[in-house]
Amino acid sequence: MLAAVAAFAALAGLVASGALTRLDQWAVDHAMPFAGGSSRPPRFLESVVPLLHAQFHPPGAGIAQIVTLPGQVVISFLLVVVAAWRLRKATWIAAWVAAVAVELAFRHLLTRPALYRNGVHLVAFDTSWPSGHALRSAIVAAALAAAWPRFHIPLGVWLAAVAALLELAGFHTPTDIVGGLLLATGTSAGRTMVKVTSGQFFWSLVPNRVPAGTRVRFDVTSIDVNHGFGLYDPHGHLIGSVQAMPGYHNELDLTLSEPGVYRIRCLELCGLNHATMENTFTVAPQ
Ligand SMILES: [Cu+2]
Repeated sequence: MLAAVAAFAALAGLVASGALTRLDQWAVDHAMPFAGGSSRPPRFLESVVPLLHAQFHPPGAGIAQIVTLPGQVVISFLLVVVAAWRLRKATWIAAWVAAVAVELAFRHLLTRPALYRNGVHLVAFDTSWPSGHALRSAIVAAALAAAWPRFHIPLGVWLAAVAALLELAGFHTPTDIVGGLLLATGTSAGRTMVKVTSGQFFWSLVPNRVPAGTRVRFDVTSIDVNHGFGLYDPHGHLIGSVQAMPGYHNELDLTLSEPGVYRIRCLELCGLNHATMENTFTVAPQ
């Protein structure tokens, strides 16, 4: 998550300084076969009302309008609310609000050097970083996948299609889209914190139970010596590990889709009763 925030900030600097303008200009010239229509930024109503003044020519632009519709401001918010309701977790809504606020701030503050099509300055791209559509689509996909884990793969395919069509239809440049996706990753929408405290010779996990499909962040520390936090799935496979160290909080991010009893074992020889240092973590079916 911190890496995504750092990458987002670095990309903002590169876009503003013009270091990536040649890449975006290349995409405008050669990789936007469905582009056309207006070169001005969307007006307020156009960004709020779905499909208001939408262009459906060429057909590829129409397809892009439809496929990216769940990433529209109002529709994406409603979809995130539905997922949050199903998961009983308002953090998804908070993540959407925070991410969109960051997006709007950067849209106002950051102006990229001009991009041109056939000699015409494309004003819309001056303030199009980062892509709100890519951002909101990524949050929608993550929220729906958490609420309905069996749709993980189709949602991933849809998100990839959104990213490609935003570019092909000329709605956004490649750096816009990468910026939007990084921001979505950086806000780490809806991760559930599990506080893990270890000591000779116990593991304490709060909470010790989450619903299937939860994106979990284990925040791991120790009250005495170094321990090794190792998480085993219901089949006994090690699926993640991180050091538990006194004075430090180390993080482990996992999406736990499979219901069952997960086991925690210590992976660091920590004293006489090291081998008995076990606990369980339950992933409940939805
Ligand atoms: Cu140990």
